[in-house]
This record gives sequence, structure tokens and C-alpha cells, in this order.
Amino acid sequence: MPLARPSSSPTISAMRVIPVAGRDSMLLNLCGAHGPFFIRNLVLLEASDGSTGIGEVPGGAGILKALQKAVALVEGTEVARYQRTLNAIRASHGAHTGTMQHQVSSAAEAAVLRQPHEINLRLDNVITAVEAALLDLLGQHLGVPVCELLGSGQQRDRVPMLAYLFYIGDSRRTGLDYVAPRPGDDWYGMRLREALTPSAIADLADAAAARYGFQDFKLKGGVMSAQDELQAIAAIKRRRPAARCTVDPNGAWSLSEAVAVGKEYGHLLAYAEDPCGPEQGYSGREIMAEFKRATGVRTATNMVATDWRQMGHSHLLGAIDIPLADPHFWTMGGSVRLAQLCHDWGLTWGSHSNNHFDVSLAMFTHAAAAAPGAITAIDTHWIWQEGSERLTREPLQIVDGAVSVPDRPGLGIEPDMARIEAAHALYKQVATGARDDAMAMRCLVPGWTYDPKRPSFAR
Ligand code: GKR
Ligand code: MG
Repeated sequence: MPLARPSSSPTISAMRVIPVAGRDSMLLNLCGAHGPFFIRNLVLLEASDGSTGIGEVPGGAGILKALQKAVALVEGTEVARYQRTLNAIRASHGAHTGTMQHQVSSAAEAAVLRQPHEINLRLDNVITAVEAALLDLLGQHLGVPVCELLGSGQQRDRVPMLAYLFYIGDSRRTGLDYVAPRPGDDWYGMRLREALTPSAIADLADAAAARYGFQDFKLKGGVMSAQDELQAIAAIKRRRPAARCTVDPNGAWSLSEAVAVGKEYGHLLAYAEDPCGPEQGYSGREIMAEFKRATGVRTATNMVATDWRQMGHSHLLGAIDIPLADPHFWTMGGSVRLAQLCHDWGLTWGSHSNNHFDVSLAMFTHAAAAAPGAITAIDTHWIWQEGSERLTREPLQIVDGAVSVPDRPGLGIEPDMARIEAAHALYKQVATGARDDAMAMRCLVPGWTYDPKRPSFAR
């Protein structure tokens, strides 16, 4: 559709898509263990007024290729008409304007889709990367923070975040290129060392709280037995009775096991995240609804209510109290729309995360800042990278368990091009394809294979 008048907001003069890599600890989950490196995709947009906008989304060749294909649809467009640009990208994938799409492009992708960390292979990741960069530019043009452009605008000055704790494998036994463990009982030392027991998890919680002031804690489960994982939560609660705790085994427990531990330990949990999933012909939403009815424990998910259609089914069943609407796969606008709906329907909005850099930290912060009502402390993996992996000049800080919303135009961050080029060089050196958590786990446990219904480590 031709423009009826000359543009009054800047136009996009160049779009760069930059895959980047960063270093990670040997974090255990149901799918195995994080390898020494994680990958992400960045979009950098240069505008005709000389400003730069940036967005960050999960890594992987599918998203990278789709973003590269979008370049021709983004360059030359007007910043203020960003919705039109996003719709053009959707249309180029055969998707309808404004809908959420799971786009599975191959049988191989369909296979990994069943693994919890890969559920977000979808067109919305591609849309979000461009959307975030365009909103960053629009905010700069108008002189307002991005959160003012989302939903009903800024709702809070500080966004509560949780300490995302993991069991940690002994990386020295793998022969892989992890950062070498170092002495010291502060967070930066502890995040590199083996942690496999309830007291080691409680120590990690203490170190994270000392560094970042957290009051909310989440343990990534699906690693040890359900009883052991709840013992780890109990260990945190003994030291910090007021802490809000949760555990997320990514649906690994059977309904009967989840109900048993829910009845025994539910009083320790602020909510249970994906304690169980599909089984015996029943959908994950049906099983989660049964869990909730049987235990009275509040439920959260990033697995069974991840788009509008699933949300509709979930709500009819009363399956989920806390949808974890990660803006990286709901889009920034979609995530805030869901937050508004949660507010009106008596649900609680939160966000899921994966390993990310500081650009995503800013994206999470602005989406959560625009979420109305009481939200739950949002997930972030940033504590595993903070202090060594920045891509912006002054990353937002987690202080007293929260990030202050920057009162600056756009996302309020400044890309550090030297750091971005270095992270791109690392990507070229280490990226081997899609994320593969089984590979690292096999270095600890030869012959290990993924089983969605068995803990990965205590077998
Ligand atoms: O980083 O290992 C991880 C998590 O398991 C992540 O991949 C999940 O997607 O954090 C996520 C979750 O809440 O399920
Ligand atoms: Mg989860």
C-alpha cells in the first residue's frame, strides 16, 4: 500500500542480523545439561535520523534465516508504521495479520519441539526481534521509554525478578570448554561449581540473594527425584522462611507423583511450574487442571498455554493461574495483551526465560513494566551471564530483586558494537547448530538419552 504522505518518523536505512554466542555454566535440566556456549540472534536497525534500534531473540538457524529473509521487508519502511512492517513479515510466511503461529518447518524441528527448551521455534520469535528494534527506534523518536508504547503504558517503576537456580554439573569432567571453576563463595565463584544437593542449592540461593537481593526463587527441576527437588526447596525455606519458591520439572512428573509431592510440600511453594504434562491420552492442560484441583497448589506454565488458542482451552479448564508469557515468543505487544487479560480475568502474569544477553533483559523489563496489576517475579537467566557477557554499554541492574525501568527513550540501552562483534566472532567459532543439551550430559553420563518422563540425572 503506497504511503499517502511523506514520512514524519525516521525510515530504516539498514537492518543487520547478527548471531552471537556467550558462555554458560553446566546447568542441568530435563533435556540434559547446558553446553559451554549459548547462542542468540540480534537485530540491529539503523534509522535515517542516525539512531540505532536493537532486539534479541533465541538463537538457531531457523530464526536466523527467517530474519535474513525479512531484511528486504524492513529496509525503507517508516518506524511509526512498524505494525505494517511486522504484518508484511507475517504475510511473507503465509501467516495472518496479528495471529500467533507455531511454524514448524521440518520433521527435525518437529522432533525437538517436543523438548521443553525448544517449544519456542515459531514465527513470533522472528516478529519479536524486529518489533523490539522498531519499538526501540520509535521510543527514541518520540522521547519515551518502550513501556509507554505498550498496552496502557507504564504501570510500574521496578520489575521484580526471581533467582533462577539450577543444579550444576561438574564441568571439569566433561572435557568441554566451560569457564574453569574458581575459588570464592560469592555468586561468581559458586555459579561455576558443581551443585547437586539440597544444601548446595540453598547455598546458591544465598549467594544469588546476597548479590542481587532476590526474595523469589525458582529451581529448575526434572533433574533429581521429585522428593529430592522438594527437599532442595525445603532447604531454601528453612534459611529464608519468607522466600517465595517454585520448582519447574518441565512436566517430568506423572500426575500421581505430582499430586503426592504437591500434597506433601505444597505449603512451601508459591506455585508449581509445569509439575506434570500430557499423559495417557490427556492433554497437558487437562492434567495440570487435575493437579490443581487435587492439591490446591497454584500452577504456572511455559509449556501448555503458549499461544491464544492454548490459553482459551487452558482457561476453560481452569488449568493455569500464571501464564509465563515470555515476550520473545508472545511478541512484546502480545505479552502485554495477555497481561491485560490476566488482570481482567483474575490470573497472574509472569514471564519464562532462556539464557539471554542484556538486550533481552531490557525487553523483559519493558514488557513487564507495561503489565497491569499484580504480576509474579519474572524469570531471567541473566544472573548466569551478568558480570562477564554484556552486549550493551551499561546493562540494566538487578538490585533488591528488581530492575528499575530506565526512564530513557526507547529500550534505554546502548549497543556496544565491539562487544557485539566479539560475541559474533565467538558464534562463528563455536556454533554447531541447534541447542543440544543431550551432548553435554553425555560427556558426564555416557550413552545418556532424553526421556520426558524421567529425571535427567538421578535415574
Ligand atoms: O535453561 O535449561 C533451561 C530451561 O529449562 C529453559 O530452557 C526452559 O525453557 O526456563 C525454561 C522453562 O521455564 O521451562
Ligand atoms: Mg518452565
